Amino acid sequence: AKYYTEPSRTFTEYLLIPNLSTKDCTPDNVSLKTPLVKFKRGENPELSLNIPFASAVMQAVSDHHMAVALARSGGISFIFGSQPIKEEAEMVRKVKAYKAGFVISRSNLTPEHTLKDVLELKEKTGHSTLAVTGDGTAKGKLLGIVKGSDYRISRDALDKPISQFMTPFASLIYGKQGITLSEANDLIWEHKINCLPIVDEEQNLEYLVFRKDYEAHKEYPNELLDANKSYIVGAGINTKDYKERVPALVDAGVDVLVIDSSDGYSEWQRETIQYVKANFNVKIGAGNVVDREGFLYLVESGADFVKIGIGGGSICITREQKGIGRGQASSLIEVTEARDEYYEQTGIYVPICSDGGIVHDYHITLALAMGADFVMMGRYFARFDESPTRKLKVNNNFVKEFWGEGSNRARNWERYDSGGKSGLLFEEGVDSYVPYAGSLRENMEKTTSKIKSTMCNCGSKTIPQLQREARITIVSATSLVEGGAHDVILKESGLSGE
Ligand code: MZP
Repeated sequence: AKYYTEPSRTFTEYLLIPNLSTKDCTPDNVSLKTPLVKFKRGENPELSLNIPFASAVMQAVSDHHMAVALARSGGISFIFGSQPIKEEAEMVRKVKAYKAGFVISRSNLTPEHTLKDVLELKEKTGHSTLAVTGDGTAKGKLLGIVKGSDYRISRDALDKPISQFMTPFASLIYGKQGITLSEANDLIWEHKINCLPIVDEEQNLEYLVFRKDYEAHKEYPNELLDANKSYIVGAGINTKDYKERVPALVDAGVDVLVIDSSDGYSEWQRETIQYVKANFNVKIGAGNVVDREGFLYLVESGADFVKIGIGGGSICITREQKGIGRGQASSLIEVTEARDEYYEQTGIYVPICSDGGIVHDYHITLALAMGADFVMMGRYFARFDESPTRKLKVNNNFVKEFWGEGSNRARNWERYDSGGKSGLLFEEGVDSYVPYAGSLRENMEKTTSKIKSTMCNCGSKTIPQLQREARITIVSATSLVEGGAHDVILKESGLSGE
């Protein structure tokens, strides 16, 4: 056997040392833009992210709701592949059908309000598009209005109540109790609802009011919406049914695929990448690997990005069950070195995704500093309203359910398959709860501002600069203690000293 003499290490064992912060290096000037897929020196990647965040290919994390919410914030979701092909493709389709700029705002609008009231509200909020929920009491009446059409109305229509523009189906949505914007979008999609398009020529404003009468309004087909920019979405595939799954996902409009496996250093992955490259014009990432050999194998097989990490996921028990894996930081450090050498030799830059094991926000900054171009997270996103799982109250605290793809609950045997009998013979993941944390937007704002602030400490205004210039130190077990509050009596814990 070959022995690695250095222990494998994880994020908590490292800290960043500040560099000189120049006066122009303020959080507002920091860009978190990052490549998603490989590109040649001097060229731009065909797909990039505005923030370095991807949500995990997991049942408990990435459905179409999460994908829309995250894409709206500038990141990407990879829709979980452990579901029937048709259902996964349908989720992709829903994301692609959802149009950028669709926002929700609370107001006191009722069907009796006039169109003019709606326009005024729109002006006031500055939104190019509006979806208005009821009376602000979360009763959830909803009127959908989106941008873009060519139907003209006369000025006096502005004084008519909105109810006059609503078909029975629009009223049906309007009357739904507790409906969320995402659910409304589902309904609109399911029932192929077209919209009543309205243009106010004088104000040069364009709106569509949702309506059901799809057949009668063929002249306003959905591509009117499909013509606008749609959100980017990814999807997980496996090395078993890819010949059926990939065509369906491509047909649904997926932007990028990822082969989802706990161990990606395999001939099956090479075959899958080569099949996709030979037959489709779609990007494909591969993984997971934890060393230079695995990384280069996938890159030479044609992968557009490579995912790093085995056994570090919060719900993962692969290391305990099978004894394979590596500390996430050590994996990243080695793979980054291989990636940079490859770039030097070939002029091709292959983005690295650090997958799993992010516990604190600063771990994300460390992962980027160590060479990752973006991180994939499960636990982080599972805590939000937008994740597909149930919110429950346990011991007086709100939690959300979160289970691993290798748990009996998900039974994603394709992710763990190493040949032989199909099916999950033993578990590699657990079923758990995570503390409920609220909305994705609020949490992401906090996290990204921490990352930007740390980058300023390190004197870096971009992720590539951070990767080049960061100074990173290992911390000893004793200095780890020093890093938290210590030698004080915390007020919340009382004075008993217990
Ligand atoms: P985390 O962000 O929750 O720490 O880790 C999420 C990652 O754990 C996923 O992206 C995936 O790579 C991995 N994962 C998902 N299910 C399992 C499992 O059941 C797992 N073992 O390890």
